[in-house]
Amino acid sequence: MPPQQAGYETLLVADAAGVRTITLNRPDELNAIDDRVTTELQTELKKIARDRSVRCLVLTGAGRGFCAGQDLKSAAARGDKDGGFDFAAALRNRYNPIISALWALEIPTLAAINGVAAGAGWSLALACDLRIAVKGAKFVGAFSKIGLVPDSGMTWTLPRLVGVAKALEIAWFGDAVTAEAALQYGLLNRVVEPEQLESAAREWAERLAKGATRGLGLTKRAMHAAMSHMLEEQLETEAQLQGVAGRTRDYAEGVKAFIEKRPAEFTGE
Ligand code: T3D
Repeated sequence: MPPQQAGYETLLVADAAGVRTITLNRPDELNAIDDRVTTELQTELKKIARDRSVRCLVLTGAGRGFCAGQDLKSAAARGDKDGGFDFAAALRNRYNPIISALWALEIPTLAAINGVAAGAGWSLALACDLRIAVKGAKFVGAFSKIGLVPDSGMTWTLPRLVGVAKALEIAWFGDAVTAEAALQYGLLNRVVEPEQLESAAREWAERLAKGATRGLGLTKRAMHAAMSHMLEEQLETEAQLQGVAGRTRDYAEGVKAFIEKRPAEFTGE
């Protein structure tokens, strides 16, 4: 594992070969999300958005879980279930900025799902661009079991990936979805043996980090825009974004490398 940066209580952060890895680090609680986690994730995602040396982000969890969603023990301790807690404000101020920040990052993001993902923990994985999970990982909506609505973007991402009927089945029944089923539904890109997760995630992340980062980021922007566009609007979006990509150094390098019959050396500029 690459050297970790200091400074967070609940996250481990490491850089290698243009890839920043954030590890949720509360393994005894299956990396459940408390106020420190939301604060630290927001801080780290802002840093990444400003740091051009980061060309791919990997999000993973320490221990046997990826993330069990909201920390129900700290929620119970502060009396959330007694009606005095402002859930709407908590989502607006704590969870939503994380989902928006992940979505807006113009670099590839990859969830390396090392175990169970539940509630907002699953939403976090769904807010990443690509997902690799270990065999034996499971996905639990969890919200219906405690009387809540799926949040942190899950009602947006899930129906887009699996269709409304399957999304409602998953959300209402709250039954665990196995990694194999999630792969079949299109919720995962790959399922690997547990001991292969780190290398599989690293291989994809390093390949992406060596890519033409601006072009990859603009591709992400175009695909997201397409979700709410008619064809004519999307054709115009592609024209505008290609106008930007076509002025990058990486485009010039890509064409030059093709002519010279050698692999392109992209810098992300
Ligand atoms: O505005 C707001 O703040 C609302 C936002 C809401 C967003 C949400 O995420 S709501 C959904 C919250 N999450 C859940 O309801 C999931 C609760 N956990 C579970 O259902 C199960 O633990 C799992 C399916 C995730 C895993 O099951 P299993 O059998 O593999 O593990 P376990 O034995 O249940 O849990 C292991 C430990 O982790 C255990 O601690 P212990 O007893 O060994 O000391 C358990 O209490 C702890 N843990 C698991 N989930 C949470 C948790 N601790 C705090 N918060 C949790 N969410």
